[in-house]
Amino acid sequence: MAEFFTDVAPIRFEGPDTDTDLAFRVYDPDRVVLGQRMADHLRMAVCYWHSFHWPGSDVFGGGTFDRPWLEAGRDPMDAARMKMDAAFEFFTKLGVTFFCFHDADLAPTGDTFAESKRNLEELVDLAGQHMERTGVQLLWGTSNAFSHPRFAAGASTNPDPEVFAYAAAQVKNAMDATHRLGGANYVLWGGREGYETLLNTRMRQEADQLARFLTMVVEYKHAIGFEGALLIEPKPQEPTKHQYDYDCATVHGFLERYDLVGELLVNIEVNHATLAGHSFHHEVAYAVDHGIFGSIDANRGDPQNGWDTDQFPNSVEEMSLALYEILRGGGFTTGGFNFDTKLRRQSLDRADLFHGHVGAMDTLAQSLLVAASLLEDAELEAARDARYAGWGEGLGAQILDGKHSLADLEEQVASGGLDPQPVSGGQERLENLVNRTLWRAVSAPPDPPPAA
Ligand code: XUL
Ligand code: CO
Repeated sequence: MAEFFTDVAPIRFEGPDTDTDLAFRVYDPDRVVLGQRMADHLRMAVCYWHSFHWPGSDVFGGGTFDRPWLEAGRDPMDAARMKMDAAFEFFTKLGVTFFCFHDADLAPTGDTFAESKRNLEELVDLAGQHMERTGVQLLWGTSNAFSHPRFAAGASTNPDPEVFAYAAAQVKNAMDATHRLGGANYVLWGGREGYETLLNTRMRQEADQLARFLTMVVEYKHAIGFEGALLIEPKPQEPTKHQYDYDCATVHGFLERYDLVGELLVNIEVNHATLAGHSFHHEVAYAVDHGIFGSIDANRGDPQNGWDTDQFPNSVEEMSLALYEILRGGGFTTGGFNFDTKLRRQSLDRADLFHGHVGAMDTLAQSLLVAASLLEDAELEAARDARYAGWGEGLGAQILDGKHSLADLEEQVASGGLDPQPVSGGQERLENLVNRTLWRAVSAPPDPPPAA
């Protein structure tokens, strides 16, 4: 098997004081945090599409990256096998637990549906062999039902029922592929499930179509005995002007409306959360609190740009707050952190792909230490508990139990029996508490293990 990343040795944990550029300073897979290995807490994955299938193009220019398998003139199946060799070499040298793929980045699209299906089956077999050889696992698979021109007006929400049928056929095969490779989840990102103009759109009709499609996906999951979770990935817009799976709350309402709660969870992407005008922390807290949390696409946007830049996550503060909510909720079950991340177009060296991922993995490891520390200190939780204490007993509990009416409460207030006084929300104290933990963990991670 030809090696592609010949200049890079397997990445090792060397501790915070190492001088080695490409080494983990914090991520030590076997280090135990809150009773669990770091690797098992974080369940990190590399994505196939941006890292191996994207040539570094943007809307103003073509590919810039050195990716021999993407060169014109190669036999598409030979190129796909070469890409897979490079991908598994990368996963192994990085020491990542999982990967994720779309059907279209794993296998070339054929001239007919049958040829595409054969290509996918052959590449899935090969991926299975690589997985067995390396121990790398599949976090999730998905289907690209947004790039081909037939999906320009949507996949399941297309005004043409034949496009709905085509998308259904494609998703069925991608679910089979994911199942065959033992995927922990199957993801549905509604790339063009939205509209460009309301002038030609029936929103209610399209919502009914989307719900019908998701119901068929749920039925098929049960029919084939796939035990992973089905995940919807919210995004407010891009490429469409408006996407129906706008954010976690919108998806939640949709699931409630179509009786799909419990069958589908969410895959929350950081840059999608910020595009929706939320913080990542908000989206994670919403999903955990409402029982729809599934998995994360870890990346970040650029505060100056209003689009999906998919940069590598590098903010310990942003990730710590999200991880705090995830740990509070009991941690991941089937989900994990998938790096849905793109190199910058000028990052031309083969080693740049390692720099992006190593930094992101250390960022998450450090964030895990901060989140664990916040949880162990229990001060944040104690402040929240104290703030809502009134609802656990007496009047609060009675109100929630439906024991009072408006008239009844008016009588209590009018008779002078109730005279509530404002109390401090204590926001600055809580922000300082988070910062103190961040600074403590940054300057001295607890129990640094010896260098390997
Ligand atoms: C697009 C995006 C996708 C999904 C999978 O913004 O995030 O890569 O994660 O289709
Ligand atoms: Co994503």
